[in-house]
Amino acid sequence: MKILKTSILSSLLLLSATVSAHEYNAGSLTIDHPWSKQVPPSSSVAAAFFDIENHTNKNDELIAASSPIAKTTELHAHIHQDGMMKMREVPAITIPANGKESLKPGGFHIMFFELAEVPKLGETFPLTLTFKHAGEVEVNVKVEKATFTPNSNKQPAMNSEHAHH
Ligand SMILES: [Cu+2]
Repeated sequence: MKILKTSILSSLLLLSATVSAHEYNAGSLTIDHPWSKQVPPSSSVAAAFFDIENHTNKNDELIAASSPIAKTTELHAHIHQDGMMKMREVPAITIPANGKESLKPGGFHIMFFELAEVPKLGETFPLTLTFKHAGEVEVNVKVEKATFTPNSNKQPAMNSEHAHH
């Protein structure tokens, strides 16, 4: 009985891995589909986005990020100020205990300055994330079209078929 249960669980895990394309683990954190919005070849900046799930009873914090593609990598937030959307650097992004934080356009994001190499559509590039408790993890960031919308929330099983087309 125990064996049966395990094999059901592993096929479920396999299924969810197929649906969400690529995800990474740092301790008990899951980083889901890191992606970057395609920028013009002349751009000196780029940004990266992903969801982070915290499967522990303790808050964690993303405290640093770095990538070989850029001279400087910062953690950013978007804020409304004087009726304008502005970005500013933040010292940390909290991932609540048993919760989730999303880095997405218009919200928290990873910002790359002074690009050594402008990432091209369809390519991936490495990004190292440092968490206060979970430590360091390297993920691969996929370059997507500017119109890309990540299927970030786990969809009901019946929707998973659409991902295969
Ligand atoms: Cu920014």
